[in-house]
Amino acid sequence: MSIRETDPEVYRILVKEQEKQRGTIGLIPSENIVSKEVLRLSGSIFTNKYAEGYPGKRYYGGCKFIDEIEELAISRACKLFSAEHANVQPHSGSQANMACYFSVLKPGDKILAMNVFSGGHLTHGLHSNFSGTFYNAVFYDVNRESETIDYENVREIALKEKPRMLICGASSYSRIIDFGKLSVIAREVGAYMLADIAHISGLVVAGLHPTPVPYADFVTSTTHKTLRGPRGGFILCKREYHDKLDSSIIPGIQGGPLMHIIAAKAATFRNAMKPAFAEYQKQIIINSKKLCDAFKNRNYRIVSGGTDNHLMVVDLRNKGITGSEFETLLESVGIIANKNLIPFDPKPPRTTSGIRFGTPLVTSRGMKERDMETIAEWIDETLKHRQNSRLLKEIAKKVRRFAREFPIYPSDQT
Ligand code: DSN
Repeated sequence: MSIRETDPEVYRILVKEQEKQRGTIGLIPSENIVSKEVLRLSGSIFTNKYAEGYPGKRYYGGCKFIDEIEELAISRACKLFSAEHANVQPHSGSQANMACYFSVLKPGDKILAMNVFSGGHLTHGLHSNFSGTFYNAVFYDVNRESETIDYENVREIALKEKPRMLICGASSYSRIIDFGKLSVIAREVGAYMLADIAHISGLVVAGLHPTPVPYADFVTSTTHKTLRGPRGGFILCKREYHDKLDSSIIPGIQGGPLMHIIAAKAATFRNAMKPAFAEYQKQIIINSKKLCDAFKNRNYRIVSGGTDNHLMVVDLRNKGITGSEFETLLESVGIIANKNLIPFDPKPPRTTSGIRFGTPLVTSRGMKERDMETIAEWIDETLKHRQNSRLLKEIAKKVRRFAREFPIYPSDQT
């Protein structure tokens, strides 16, 4: 019995989403397309099982094979990142961060992180997030001229503020982060260091971005961005935090782990050990640099002047359009991106002066350098002809035809 017959209402929406994904170009840097294996495991019978606790120490019976799969995921994560301990239970990157804070901080403790306006994440202390409510958050920004992290400035702020934890990692920062330098600062002021590598974990695995694992007390990540796994999170930490961290997840902030997702995480970690994964990560960066150059050649200003990784933030102030307007306009032709603050943005987060583009998803679909040039041209044409509905319709048709040439799952021709 298929979903089409059992629940036609859900089926119709599923098909609409499938058609949308097939016929659009996805440039949101935090999105990707999982392998069929990950898709299958995410919908597997592991979802039927309750398993609060950890392997060998569950609060439920019948966990023999659940223990096996979680142990496999943990050992693969440790091997992949050369980490001393891994917790693969966080349902998301946000919960991964929360568990680290809960394991060593007390409410009211001071945390120092990159401002969300400079590319930081909301769980790094934003006032409206739990992290900004529970903790006393202070921030560093990127340098106004270079729009990159000014490590001396971070040090000055750290010396003045004396945070209990230094948080690094970002959601919209296109340059290499020097985790070694940040760890020296953290040590100097006696702070714990947490590196959130959600965006770049795939690049880290491939050796295309320096790893924070030797330096940071805690490393958090999602599994669904450059790592190309299921939607979820995980934490790596030094052996000394093992017990505190594990009990921050359960009973601290979560109940039953999502065992189907943990199975898919295990498959993701194995896949990331393969040479083909490193090649894929290389192509992500090649595509990103190409897309960035194509924008620059069309007079778009890129925050910090370029990219070293999978994403870029484009400053739209010389183009007479806001980030939110451009996001909507691009969606109308089948190009999916998201508005983004630029450093020191005069506009609020729901409007923004910038837009963020990234290449993990299109690279998963097999797009290469020449395709980046084509995409940049359509983006530019869309902006130039935004009042011309006939031309926009033509671009939309071309985008749809082009996207469908790169099937999401080639074996199904989907
Ligand atoms: N929401 C994610 C992103 O889009 O970057 C970060 O968690």
